Amino acid sequence: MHLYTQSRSPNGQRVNVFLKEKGIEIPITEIDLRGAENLSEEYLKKNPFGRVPVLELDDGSYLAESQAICLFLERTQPAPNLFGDTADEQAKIEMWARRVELNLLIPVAQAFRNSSGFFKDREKCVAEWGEVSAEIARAAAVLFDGHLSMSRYLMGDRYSIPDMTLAIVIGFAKDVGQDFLDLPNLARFHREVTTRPAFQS
Ligand SMILES: N[C@@H](CCC(=O)N[C@@H](CS)C(=O)NCC(=O)O)C(=O)O
Repeated sequence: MHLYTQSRSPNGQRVNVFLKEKGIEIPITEIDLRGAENLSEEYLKKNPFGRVPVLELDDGSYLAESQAICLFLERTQPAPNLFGDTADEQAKIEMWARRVELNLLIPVAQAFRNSSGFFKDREKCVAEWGEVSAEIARAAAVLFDGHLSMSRYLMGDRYSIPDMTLAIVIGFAKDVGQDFLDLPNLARFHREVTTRPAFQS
């Protein structure tokens, strides 16, 4: 296996932290996003959508999408279990994974991209959409905060993959000026999750 990624990007962090949770070490090539290496002809052969991360499998095929890469790693090395055991647990973990990704990660990324113009050399940036996305993200953060007022992790006391994603998104959001750490339960959750060994560099 070989990972092509940008380790500081939120989706890059998702796979890097997951690999550490599993204790799996694989060679990594850092892709220069600012320099648009992810849009080069060579990289687009690995992922025509031009995004990181991408995992090259041992048969030479390529797997993109952070959640799909983590699922592959989970099946390759089942312990510790981060995707759930029973049908009920697996489906609820999937529910939280989709909630985090669709309701928080994507709006945070849209707010960042459209407000900062970080990728204005390659996409149309609409400042107003950036503002609306920030509002959508904030509303979702409040919902997560409410849930975490009653629950240690998203799935009660059971740590699972969407917890990892949520903590990474909260950290990224803070770095790009969308601070949700004034929400006390999200702040407590973020502190607890990011002290896990897998989060240390
Ligand atoms: N849904 C994809 C999203 C991947 C993604 O958007 N990656 C960002 C970094 S966090 C990227 O490659 N951005 C480069 C660009 O947009 O040009 C996943 O989960 O892997």
